[in-house]
Amino acid sequence: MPERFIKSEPYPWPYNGDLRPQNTALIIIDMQTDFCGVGGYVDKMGYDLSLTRAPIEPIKRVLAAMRGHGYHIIHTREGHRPDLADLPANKRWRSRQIGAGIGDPGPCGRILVRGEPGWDIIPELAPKTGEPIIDKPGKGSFCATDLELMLRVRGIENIVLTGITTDVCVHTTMREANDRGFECVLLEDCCGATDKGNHDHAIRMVKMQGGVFGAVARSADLIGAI
Ligand code: C5J
Repeated sequence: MPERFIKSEPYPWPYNGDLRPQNTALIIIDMQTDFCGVGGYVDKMGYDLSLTRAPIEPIKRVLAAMRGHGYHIIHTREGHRPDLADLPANKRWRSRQIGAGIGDPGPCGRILVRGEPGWDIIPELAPKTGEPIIDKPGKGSFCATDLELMLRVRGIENIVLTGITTDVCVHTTMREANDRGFECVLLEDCCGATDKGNHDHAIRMVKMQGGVFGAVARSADLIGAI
């Protein structure tokens, strides 16, 4: 098999050039109305939705390309059970401090509660039948989920990370995956944060120490390489 790399920083990704549909997954993190839609959790907190909506179009292009070439596609959703049995009291308390109480009613239904309109993935990036959806109660996609088992069963070694927010759920997931030995790349134009500075710093952190959590690339470079 010839080696294949994506132009990325601080090294061409993946490190060993073994980039194939069979061993590589695109993970799209939390592209839910609650994080990028009018009336959702992020909107209720008063943040600028244009920042978390910016990655929608670039992710659409990457999703189409990777689907078209038969790569594994995995979606995640952050949210809690309707009885809130999996919602830590401190997480609820903090969300209420900023006026967007998790579990409380809002314009898109109960905030960050599974099954509510605001919790669903936006129609532009709707999962296709057969694409796994990981429902997670926390920020990281590996905590209290079956994601790692699913990746191992499928023989996935490389992970392409996209979604929102860069500095919270995307970063936490990248760190968790990196510690488990997965080779990760974050597509910087396919992520967004509630603060532009936090997005930029989160990208910079990945590139330290020779790529402490993996590498950073742009969507066009990934699409060009596959
Ligand atoms: C946050 C997320 N920011 N999906 N969740 O609370 O990043």
